[in-house]
Amino acid sequence: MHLIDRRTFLKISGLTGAGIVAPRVVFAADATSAAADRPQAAPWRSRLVKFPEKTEMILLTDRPPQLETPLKYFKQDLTPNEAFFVRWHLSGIPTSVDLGTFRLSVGGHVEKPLSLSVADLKKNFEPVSLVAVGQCSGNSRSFFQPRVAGGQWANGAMGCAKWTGVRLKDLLERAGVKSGAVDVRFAGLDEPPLPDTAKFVKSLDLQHAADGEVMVAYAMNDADLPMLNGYPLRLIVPGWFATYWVKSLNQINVLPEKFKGFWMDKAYRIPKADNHNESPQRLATETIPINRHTLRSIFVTPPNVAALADKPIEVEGLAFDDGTGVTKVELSSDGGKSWNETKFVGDDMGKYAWRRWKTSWTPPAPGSFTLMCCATNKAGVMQTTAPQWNRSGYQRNVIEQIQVEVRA
Ligand SMILES: Nc1nc2c(c(=O)[nH]1)N[C@H]1C(S)=C(S)[C@@H](COP(=O)(O)O)O[C@H]1N2
Ligand SMILES: [Mo]
Repeated sequence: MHLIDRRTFLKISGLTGAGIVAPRVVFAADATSAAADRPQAAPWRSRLVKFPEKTEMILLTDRPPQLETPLKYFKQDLTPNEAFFVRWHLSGIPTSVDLGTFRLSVGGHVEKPLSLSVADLKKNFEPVSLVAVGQCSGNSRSFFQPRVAGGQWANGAMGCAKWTGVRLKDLLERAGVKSGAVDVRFAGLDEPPLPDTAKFVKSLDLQHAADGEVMVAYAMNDADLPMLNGYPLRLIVPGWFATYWVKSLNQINVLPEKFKGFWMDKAYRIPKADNHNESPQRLATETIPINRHTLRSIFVTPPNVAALADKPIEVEGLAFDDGTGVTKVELSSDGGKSWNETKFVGDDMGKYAWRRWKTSWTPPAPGSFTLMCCATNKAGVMQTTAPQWNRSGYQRNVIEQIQVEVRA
């Protein structure tokens, strides 16, 4: 029943330009230059769109859909399915899936290739659940200076959800991985628009794939995955950037050699240097595939706030890392000279979830104030204000700031 509703819904509404709301902000002559300085205030960001099964989201591109989560949804522990960001690379995305014929294949360098329906997965394997942050490698890309090409995300290309499915390890064991296996590659139902475009295929090394945490999920926050977030199955790679979280997953292949392919060898790479930085004048010559999340904290309080002197304001945000564990988030109102620890709020949902934080700050006097937030984790890693740049605008995690204008 549900499936039929979904199919009909997708057919009726169509995917491109569905229900685009007229812009609420008219471009002013100087709006674009202002937007370059403050990407979060870019006029086009107020143009919200509603795609099938999703709520009103910030539109980056509509073909393929790239939809950003408005900041207000980060005031809760779990990101609702309808508000979870959307990112596809190729325009040939699935808009309906028939569970009667859909099969996930597990093949390649294995003893016994499998062909599994979603019902098989639910019935014949132990279900596991895990809360994890999915974050696009290019989340916050629009804040890089100099600006870089690619989706101009602010901080909303991420979300935190409860994923339920089966361990990839269990699937691999059932198929019987042959000795000499090296990598596992993953592909979904989406197809390239042109024969020369590379299909979206990603890989993990076998050890990682079989670590017992990597999961093939059939549920998101206890419901079916929205079509745009990978219905009916997606890979979950906890603590790793979401580029590996292959959506509408239908092919798992065990390989006896290292996987080679565009989306691993050419795209989604970061400079090999220790801090993964490079400069526009001197691009790194050696790169590696992007991998684990870096530690970061963001403000969920908007980037520009008005306040009154001596009247406390609530400031909130969230923080996460690759599963090492955030231990504290501190706030500075004096440009980083002194820091005050904030309070964690909401639930501790496990090491791959984010932790929300809150504090109250009392402006001492009228004027312009900058607030900064900084996370520390169990490994003693701390965020910094050191300049961060790479050509792809990946894994931004510098200390963030918001402005508070205080009146008497
Ligand atoms: N099949 C498929 N899976 C994919 C992608 C894709 O283009 N095709 N994009 C990846 C990238 S780069 C990201 S950031 C996440 C986005 O997941 P979401 O749309 O559920 O937020 O999906 C990943 N999985
Ligand atoms: Mo991404």
